[in-house]
Amino acid sequence: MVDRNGWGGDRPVLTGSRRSPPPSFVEQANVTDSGIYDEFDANWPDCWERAADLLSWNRPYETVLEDENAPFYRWFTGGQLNAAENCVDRHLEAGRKTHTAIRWEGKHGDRKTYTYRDLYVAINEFAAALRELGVEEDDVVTIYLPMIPELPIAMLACARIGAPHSVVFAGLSADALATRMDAADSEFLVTCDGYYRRGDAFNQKSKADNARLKLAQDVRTVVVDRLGEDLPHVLGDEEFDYHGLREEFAGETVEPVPRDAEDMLFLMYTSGTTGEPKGVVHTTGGYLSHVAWTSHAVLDVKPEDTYWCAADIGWITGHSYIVYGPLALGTTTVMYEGTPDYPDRDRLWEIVDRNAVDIFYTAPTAIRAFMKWGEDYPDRHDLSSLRLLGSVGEPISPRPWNWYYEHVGNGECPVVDTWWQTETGAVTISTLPGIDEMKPGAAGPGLPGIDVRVVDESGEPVEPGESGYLTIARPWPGMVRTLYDGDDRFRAEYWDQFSAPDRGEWWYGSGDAARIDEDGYITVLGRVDDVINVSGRRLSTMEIESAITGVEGVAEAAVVGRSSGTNGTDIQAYVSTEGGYDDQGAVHEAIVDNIEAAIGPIARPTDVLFTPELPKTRSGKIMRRLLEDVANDEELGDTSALRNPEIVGEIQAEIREE
Ligand code: 6R9
Repeated sequence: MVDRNGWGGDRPVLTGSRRSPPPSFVEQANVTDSGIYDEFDANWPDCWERAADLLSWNRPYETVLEDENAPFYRWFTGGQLNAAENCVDRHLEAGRKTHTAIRWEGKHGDRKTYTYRDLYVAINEFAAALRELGVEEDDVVTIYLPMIPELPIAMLACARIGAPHSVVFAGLSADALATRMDAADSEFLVTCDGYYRRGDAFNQKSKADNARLKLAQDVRTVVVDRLGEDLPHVLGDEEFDYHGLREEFAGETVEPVPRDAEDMLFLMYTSGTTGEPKGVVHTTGGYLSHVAWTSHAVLDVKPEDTYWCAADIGWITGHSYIVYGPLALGTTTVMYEGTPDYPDRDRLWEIVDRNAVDIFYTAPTAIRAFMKWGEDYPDRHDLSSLRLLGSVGEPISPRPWNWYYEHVGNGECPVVDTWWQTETGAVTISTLPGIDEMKPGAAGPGLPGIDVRVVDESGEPVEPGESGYLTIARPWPGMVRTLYDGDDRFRAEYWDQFSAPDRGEWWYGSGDAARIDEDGYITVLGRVDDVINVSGRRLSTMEIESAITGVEGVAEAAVVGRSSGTNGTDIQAYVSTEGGYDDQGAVHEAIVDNIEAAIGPIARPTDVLFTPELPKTRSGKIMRRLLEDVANDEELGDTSALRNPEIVGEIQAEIREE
């Protein structure tokens, strides 16, 4: 087969052996009818009523999809609903007041349980307080909180009064907070004194103060006292104590404001390929329908489950699958404040065991760490309550996939590898766990109603086995509606490249490269720019990395290009190994063999550098761009957004030694 794009369509697909969904799972799954794909196709876009039907509407919608002004699509127009009412009030009315909504697991072993009734009280009181502080419908409220219960409470309080929230990940800097508040003209901030990081009290308030100094607008700020005596703080002008406000408004209720389906529910800033972060706008009706539907159909969430998505609410995964999706379905959602290795590397399994968690959803970066630490940690605990496992955020190659399947799932839980983005709002590519065969290394087909196409540069679909650009050829309810900074940027970022407006075709460009197989399963190869050009041959970093992580003993790998005189570009690989694999020479040899077998000698790395860890963003994605700067001995950009900035210096030192 001709490899038109240079991502290597003529090479063997690096997927492992197929697996069927375990019968014990299928028996009880929410969605088991394989006719659902055809049904959605035949009945599109009305098929999406199935998602909207999972919600309670104050006023029924009139039109499922309005597409006259594409790519500015409108879903469920004419309908009105309130997201907080859907996530909380209606479960009380259904007689489930004492059911646990949030099970919070604190870093130091402290725990809190919020029933749906407790959550209702907290949200109402805080909504009343926000109103009193002057928050009106459509005002953007910025929330800068770590993983404490006040974070979802603040989000839902905003939703209740129709004020879009903009959550900024607590680990981002004062500058990042200021940029986002400035871009959104946000005059309200909810933050805290600080939080614990690896046992130390870490000051959040001073970052918030610094951000406020940079802003032209006045900002009214609510401060949650998280650390008490451990970090005393003083409230200044226009600053209010969260707990004081709750007491002042104790027992108050606020009627949920009916919002038009297309009214903004929240803004989420995500980094663009260039400069300024993009303010992704999500709406109330379409977003909530899509997250509820995928929580039901993909994650198989049931109200009686204890469900745990081990992400941070500061990113889209936490918005959709810790807060809105699971709460809309009335389940128990676990919220974890700490890290997987504190106090020990079995911390997550201890939480699964103690809470009898049914569904566990995490990122490949965590799964690779578990694999690196070894199976003794999960083996110490009873994980038999688990029914389904999920992965999101990066490609997961077959080895970690199989490790997760076997050592966490005991071979009895389907693994859903879910591809989606801040912009898609909710899962768009995944197997349906009660129906589809799984192929480790491939996420799966587009979900029913999601028209995924892999195309070449001119927008023509590529043949099965080939790779190209990952696009979506029809709109979907959870999609980004526009960018807060402007409609023009929205078109330019996502629509201009693959759409043919004269033919009425609007194709969403995801920015990812992918391969599609004969069954329509998608293997995501990474961002489009994660491509190295070696001697005129374009190689996907992900593909080389997948060959490296296929080697026994390798935990993680990152591959970057380094300018060189001869080839133009050399390949440099950074590798971390699992415990017990100390013979780097042997691992190195196996890596080279595997790359040559999977791709060819052209992809052989010039250097393989062993490092205890790879630099990661705070959301867990490997920072290849930074490694590229290191490899090319270029000045490093800002490393403050890294989870582990110290590792970069260690890698630099190692390179200099060589
Ligand atoms: C949900 C989330 C989006 C980017 C996306 C892609 C990568 C996410 C993936 C995956 C391969 C998966 N990505 N899920 N790659 N397989 N299952 O992570 O949103 O933070 O916006 O990142 O993450 O590159 O384009 P976001």
